[in-house]
Amino acid sequence: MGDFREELERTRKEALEAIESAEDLVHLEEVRVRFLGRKGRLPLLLRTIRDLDPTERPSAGQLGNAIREELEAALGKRKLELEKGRLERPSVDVTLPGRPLPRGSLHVVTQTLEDILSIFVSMGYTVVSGPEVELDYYNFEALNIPKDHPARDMQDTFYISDQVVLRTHTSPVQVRTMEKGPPPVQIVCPGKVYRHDSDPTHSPMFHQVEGLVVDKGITFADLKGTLTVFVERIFGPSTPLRFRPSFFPFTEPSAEVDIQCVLCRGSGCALCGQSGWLEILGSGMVDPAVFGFVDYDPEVYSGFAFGLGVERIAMLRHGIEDIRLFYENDLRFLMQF
Ligand code: 2U9
Repeated sequence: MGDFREELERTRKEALEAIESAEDLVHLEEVRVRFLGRKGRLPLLLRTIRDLDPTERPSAGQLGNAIREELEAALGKRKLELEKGRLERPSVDVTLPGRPLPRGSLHVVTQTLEDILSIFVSMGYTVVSGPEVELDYYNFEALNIPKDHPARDMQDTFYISDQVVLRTHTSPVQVRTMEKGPPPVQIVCPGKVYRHDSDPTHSPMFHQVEGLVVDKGITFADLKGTLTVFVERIFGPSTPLRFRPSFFPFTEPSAEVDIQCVLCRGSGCALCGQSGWLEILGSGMVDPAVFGFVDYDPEVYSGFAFGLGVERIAMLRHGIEDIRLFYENDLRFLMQF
């Protein structure tokens, strides 16, 4: 019995010391398990009561239980102290500098698109958007594109159904805008367009910006002046350019705009097909037949329109040789811009 009491007292003292010196809740839990856990020192010791003389067992049991309660109370008290301390002393150093996050940037096509739009917005244009899934009527019919035109072929256009297509240009947005109200109209229409085409310079989806100006007295001189300002602002003030006669079903007369080759500066190379010139946009005076579809009187109003591919402008500005790089999400490419 003497040995038992001595051992009980030693366990009590050591447990109280360990509880008092536990510095956090994890340590305190370790102490609890070590002394009071199922295989802890106190339960193991209490199990030896059965080896004592039967007359001594009741008082030994009482003493053991009293010590268990004392230790549980000490554990509870220490736990409260540690929890309170944790609230008062935050475990993070809030004065440390934050971990820097790598800064993202706009996609090079978005940057180019924003540059293009801001030039036209500065000249008084309004930006208008419209649906990418379009009726044949708006994509072809109202733009004076005849039934047998190659652009209407299933080989070139993605058909959703007989009368519904993925728009092949953003021109339908201009038609819808004119339908909504009378001139003056001065708009640019950016967005995704879809053509059944895929090679290093053509993608089945690409971005266009088209523009339309309609009012009384608009002439080819307005077209030339506007597009000259645009080219000088997007490619630099002394970029040589030329207007070359062309044909589109929705404009008459029509002109394509070329800039001097950015690679060979006009002497001829593979990029410009030895011509010294690069085509960068199409344009023309709106065909009176188009005005007929939207109830604008072609005797009173005239207008000009233009269209350009955003990826093509980005490729020429940055020397990018394959259009597919824009859509591969390779950070080694994207982070250069
Ligand atoms: C309306 C009337 C006329 C828009 C025009 C072009 C010429 C043109 C191409 C440039 C490169 C398409 O992305 S591209 O392949 N566009 O050449 N677009 S005139 O003419 C319009 C538009 C709307 C109502």
